[in-house]
Amino acid sequence: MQSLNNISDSFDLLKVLKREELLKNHPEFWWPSKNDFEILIGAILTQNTKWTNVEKSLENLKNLNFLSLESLSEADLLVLTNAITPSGFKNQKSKRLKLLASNILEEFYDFDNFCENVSREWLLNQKGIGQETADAILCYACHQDMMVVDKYTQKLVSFAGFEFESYEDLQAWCEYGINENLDKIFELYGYEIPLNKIYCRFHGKIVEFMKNNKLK
Ligand code: 39A
Repeated sequence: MQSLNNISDSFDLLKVLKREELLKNHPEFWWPSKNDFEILIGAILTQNTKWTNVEKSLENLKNLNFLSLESLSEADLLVLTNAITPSGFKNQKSKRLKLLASNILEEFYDFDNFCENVSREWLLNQKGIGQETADAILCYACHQDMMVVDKYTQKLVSFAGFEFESYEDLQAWCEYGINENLDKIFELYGYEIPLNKIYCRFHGKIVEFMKNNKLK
């Protein structure tokens, strides 16, 4: 039976993780949310903190009706800062969220248009958005075919014997094994699962696997 010690590509890794049924009690696309805009906010808030802290901040934002581009861009900075206190770096993150909301409105007019037309480059030019956050927004909020890789992915793939010099190289390895084996993945799932959904679930499985500390 295949295990983490003898995988040759990311398709093998997906198969090993799929066997574990890690997403049984999770949403279809793994990232929990009421809507895609909440995912965008969550992708910023989750930087350098635990997801449980992000959930508390999101609840506060929901209670203040700040979960829209318009309300967020017009939010009182002090009120916004207090609302996101649970997820840390509150002063930095509140300014960045407000600025991002304004920039999206200015450039794309509304959130649907943003999701359809935003590029990775545009996101990377925004204050406080690095590669992982940009890809989380593209993959989970905008449903684009982009796989997120993070410290969990790096650690797991390294444990399996693969080392990469950059974020892009690790991401390319993850995507390549999936893209080259789509027919087999459709067989595994029993239907033609969209590429974005495969990437979402693959990354979600990696996070859940690592959170459960299954390497030990
Ligand atoms: N680090 C994380 C997460 N851990 C997460 N979930 C658990 C559900 N999400 C959605 C994003 N980042």
